[in-house]
Amino acid sequence: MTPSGFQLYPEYLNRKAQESVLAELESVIAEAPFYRPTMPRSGKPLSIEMTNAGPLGWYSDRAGYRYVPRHPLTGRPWPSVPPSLLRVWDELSDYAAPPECCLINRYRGPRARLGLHQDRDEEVFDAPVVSLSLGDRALFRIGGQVRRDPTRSLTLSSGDVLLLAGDSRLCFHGIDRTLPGSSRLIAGGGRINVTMRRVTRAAP
Ligand code: MD3
Ligand code: FE
Repeated sequence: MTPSGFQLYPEYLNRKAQESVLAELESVIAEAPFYRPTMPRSGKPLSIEMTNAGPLGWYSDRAGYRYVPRHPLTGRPWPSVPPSLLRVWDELSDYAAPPECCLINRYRGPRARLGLHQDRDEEVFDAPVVSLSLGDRALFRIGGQVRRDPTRSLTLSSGDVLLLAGDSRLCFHGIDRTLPGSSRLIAGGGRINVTMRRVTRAAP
């Protein structure tokens, strides 16, 4: 059962467009380096690294998950969301305000994964989430709004965009694993996923 509002756009960005996004992301990463978040309470490090662009960045440490306006290590505000990504948001989101958070996840090596979870740290869920995959392919799993609901798996490839609107916005989802060596987009290999979201209610 595919939840309503879930839409996959295979190779929404061609190779050249993927390279432009990646180049813009390199500048973001130079200003806001990747860090490895830790799990609330346990303090266990995640297997993926993260950074953000936009007014608010998603962050996790022993104290919990939250959105913060500054990079946890540099103390600087997050860089702006790259124009090429804002364009994708404008084309697909059907939402009147720009994204506030562009979360950048980096998967490297055969063990990088993201367990089944819901994205519910935002104040509002009326806006969709727009996600872009770059680099190595990944096995993505999506279920329903209850953890025990059945799940289905699909492969996400470089340039694919996922739109999570409506009922799918609160579905459980995760990345079981990536397929190292399946793409040559990123020098040194690996996978980068960017998700754009609203965190607060847009001014009327
Ligand atoms: C379905 N990222 O950052 S992207 C995340 O590939 C996250 O790094 C994964 O889950 C990644 O929170 C999956 C696809 C995705 C993103 C957000 C969703 C699917 C979603 C929100 C609700 C439902
Ligand atoms: Fe998520």
